Amino acid sequence: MDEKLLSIDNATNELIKKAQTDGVETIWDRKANMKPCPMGEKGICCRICTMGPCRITPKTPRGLCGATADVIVSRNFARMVAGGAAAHSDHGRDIAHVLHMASKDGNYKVRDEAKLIKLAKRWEITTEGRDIYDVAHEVAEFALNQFGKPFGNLELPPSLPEQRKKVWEDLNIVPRAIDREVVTIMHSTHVGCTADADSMLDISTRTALSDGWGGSYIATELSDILFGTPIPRETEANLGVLEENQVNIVLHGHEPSLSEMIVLAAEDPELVALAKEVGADGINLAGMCCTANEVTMRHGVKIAGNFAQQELAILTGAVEAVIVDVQCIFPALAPLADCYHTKFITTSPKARITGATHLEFDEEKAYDSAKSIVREAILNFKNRDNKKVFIPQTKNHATVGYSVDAIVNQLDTVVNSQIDPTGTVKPLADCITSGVLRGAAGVVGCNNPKVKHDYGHIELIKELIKNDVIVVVTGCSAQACAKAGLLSKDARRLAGKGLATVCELVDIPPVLHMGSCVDISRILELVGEVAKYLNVDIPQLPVVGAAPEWMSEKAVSIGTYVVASGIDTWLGVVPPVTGGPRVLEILTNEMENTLGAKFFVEPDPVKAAGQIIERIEQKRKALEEMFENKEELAKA
Ligand code: NFS
Repeated sequence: MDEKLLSIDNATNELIKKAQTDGVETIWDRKANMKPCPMGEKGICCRICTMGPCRITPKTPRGLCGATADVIVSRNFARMVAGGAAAHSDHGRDIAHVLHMASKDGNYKVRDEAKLIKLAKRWEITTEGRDIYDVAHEVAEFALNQFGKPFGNLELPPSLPEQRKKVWEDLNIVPRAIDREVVTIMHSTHVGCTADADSMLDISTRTALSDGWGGSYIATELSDILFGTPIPRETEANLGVLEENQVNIVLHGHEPSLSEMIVLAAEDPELVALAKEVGADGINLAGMCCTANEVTMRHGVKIAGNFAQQELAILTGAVEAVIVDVQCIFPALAPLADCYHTKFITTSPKARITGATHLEFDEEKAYDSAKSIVREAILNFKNRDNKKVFIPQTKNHATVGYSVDAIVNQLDTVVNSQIDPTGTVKPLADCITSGVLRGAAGVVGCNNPKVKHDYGHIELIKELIKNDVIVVVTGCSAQACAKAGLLSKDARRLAGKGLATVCELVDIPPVLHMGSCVDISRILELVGEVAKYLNVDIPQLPVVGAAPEWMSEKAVSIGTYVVASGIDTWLGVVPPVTGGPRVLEILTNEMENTLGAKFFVEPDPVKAAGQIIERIEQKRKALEEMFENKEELAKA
């Protein structure tokens, strides 16, 4: 591989070249010119009050208020967790509001009644003899109350093993209301509050848990109820999915409430006819970032690319509109879109961007609102300048949409030769305990120009599957895999013997697409159910997490709740905590004593894979010994 290339992905490299020819800049140009602040990199710059900003150096070991490096680092870390938890959870809240407005004749409907009823029963909401929408509205209200309930703790899902809950209780980190946890961080990090790294990290952990087992979990469950629980589907990925003769619309952002309506609107006969009228063959939707995951796993909408590729979509010159809602959207898209004919359309009052066309999405009139947005895109087709068009021919085939239900069903079909609606995780647990699969890894997260684009994800995952570790992916890692062909069933040939055999029998790829980043709750559910089935706590399972190219605050919250859930987590990008020795010690060492898992930082994905496999084998050994002892005890 050419070391000078910025990505392992052809389409990306070709379009970076086109950017140079076209004289426009991309994230990689800005990265080349940017000198990251060495203080910020270590987390030792404090901007919490205006006496500073204070920077910790050997000469100035304390801020003006006396805050030490550890205090500053831990507060900065906590605020990242709060930012991430807020973003994920507010997404969950929005979906709950949409469920609350769902109606039989409205734009939003209940698509998975069984899941709704199951959730209603869990929350002790009467279901018998009631209209399904009455139940839905009460479920939505119950969910909304999890954000601000004044007393008590968060309603935790049944997939959480009792042993894990006990660990949190003993550490006093069981999350309370979701908003309350975020606010607690903002309060505790205010000047003159928490000045103790240990306590600050406990507060951070509790907040992160309110995201993973709360806000994100709610986002996933309610999205499934509203838009359907994903089932395996075929799709294609990379910028080669854009079509020369069609109106290309890129859907970018996060919340399916917008993208689902755009998918419907793009099929509206009136709009399809309009597309023909303007000279196009049709309307081609392609997803980007987590919205791509949402719509591909429910509709098979093709994937244009992941986080680092958002500018490149515009650079093809073939995109009529990039429609965004919230999160992970480059402000750079606005000036870039001006260099091409692309309309950059913002839709959320939470994420307005200077220079964009703002067409606010009105959920009350969702379908009409979506139609007028799509119409804008179609009418822009005539402005396309064919001289500027270059669509790379790179794309790959992928199977996506492995919700927990889909995984359980798929395994059941093999074991019981038919789908059992009450299916359990037994077959999966058996594959792991027998050693056919050595373990499982959840590889998630973003792109970060500190890492060669997609290299961190793909190298790590290839090593893992080669060693019989089954991999589940979400977020931009999932798209990296889709583009690299790892989500195709053919990728079995890259797997070790055990994993390849399981894939063959079950008819799955070695890397399973489980959705967007809020859908990491699906991974929690799966792992929790397997632990419960084996009657162990999560840290005892040969299971790990990894975020090889992470960059966002959401990823900090995710990493923290994954570790607090008892899953060791490998980071490929160094977090801004190295300036706080105590913080570093807790995160990469002591958390193992309290929570049963910790963070590992390893920028080299091949080395990280080696460490992961070693760790998995240690866990296997301990698990096997435990089961042997249990058997002996049972015999005695
Ligand atoms: Ni996740 Fe989704 Fe991608 Fe990173 Fe952004 S899209 S929520 S934060 S960049 S994986």
